[in-house]
Amino acid sequence: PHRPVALCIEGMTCASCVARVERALRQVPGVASASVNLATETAMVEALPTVEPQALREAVRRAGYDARLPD
Ligand code: 9UX
Repeated sequence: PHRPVALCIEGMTCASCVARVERALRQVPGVASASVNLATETAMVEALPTVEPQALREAVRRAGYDARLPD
């Protein structure tokens, strides 16, 4: 089953940023869904256990933003 992965996203300032980050996350193989909240600068991803959080971070970075695992 998919399991939730939370990420902190840095560098977003508008709704188009949100759409870019969501698209980047959804294109990672094994990701079922991704929802980004601009106000809280967080992403909630549902992904197969084979998806490494690092792969999600790198997808966000390629899209032009920074992502970290929550503290
Ligand atoms: Mo909005 Mo985000 O005009 O990089 S797309 S600021």
